[in-house]
Amino acid sequence: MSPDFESDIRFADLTIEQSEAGAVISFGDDTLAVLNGIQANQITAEDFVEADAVETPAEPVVQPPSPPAPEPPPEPPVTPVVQPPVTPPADPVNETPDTPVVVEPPVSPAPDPMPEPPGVPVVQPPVPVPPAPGAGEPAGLPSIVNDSNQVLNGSDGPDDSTVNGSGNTINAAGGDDAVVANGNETTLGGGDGNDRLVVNGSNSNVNGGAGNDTLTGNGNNVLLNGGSGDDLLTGTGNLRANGGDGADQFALGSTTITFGDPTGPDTFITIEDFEDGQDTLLLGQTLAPIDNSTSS
Ligand SMILES: [Ca+2]
Ligand SMILES: [Ca+2]
Repeated sequence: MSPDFESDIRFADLTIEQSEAGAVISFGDDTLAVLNGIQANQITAEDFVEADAVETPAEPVVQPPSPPAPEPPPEPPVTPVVQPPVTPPADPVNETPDTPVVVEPPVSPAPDPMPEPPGVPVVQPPVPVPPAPGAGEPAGLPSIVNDSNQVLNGSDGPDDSTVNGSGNTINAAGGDDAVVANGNETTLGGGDGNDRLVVNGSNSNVNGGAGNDTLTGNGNNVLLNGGSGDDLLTGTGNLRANGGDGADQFALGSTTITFGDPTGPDTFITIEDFEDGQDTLLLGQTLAPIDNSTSS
């Protein structure tokens, strides 16, 4: 029994075969996925999730009324932590050397200055005032970066940034970040938080880190590491995907993914750590593009 999905991909459209590396799932000429270490006969319809089922909130599950839980034992009183008194630092001693008293000689009145001949007034160039460190420079990633071969560090808060350039290492750090990196040889890390990370470029790494991240790689030789949390890994091109801990989803069906060039390369994705029964293959997913143009 193969249920049909409401998207443009149906389970019956998929071809599942066995290879030495694992199960091979193909969808037309667009997508070829290899699930390392998974036997083809392990793959069932239950391993697939239709995209609409993910994007639509599930019906709330009505729990039967459960008997009241026994009263928990009262918490022991918390012993307040006594802070040791803080000794104020001693006042610095102002060692001012005694200034010898200089007796000023009486000042004779200066002669009247000659009137200045009219001329071109000398204009002093304004002395530039260096900005105070950190002033006016928001912490974290700028909304637009047009540099290559940089190490760019985000803040602990949300960073929304588009980075145009190759060879960059981008650490978005904490917070729920949305970063699009357009360039080859990019290493993009989301750090903690639920991040949305896109690399449009080859020979690149995308690391979600902790949190429920959405990782997209469009290019060849792109490695996606979801890290801990329930991550969604997708993209076009030649990809390797590691979901890491958590219940991860691997989106198949490049023709429905709007990132990057819709006429771009066919997708060959190697899923290196598919956990049957926990991870799922997502069909018909369409991700809204990240728009950083309105971010402040
Ligand atoms: Ca983050
Ligand atoms: Ca993650």
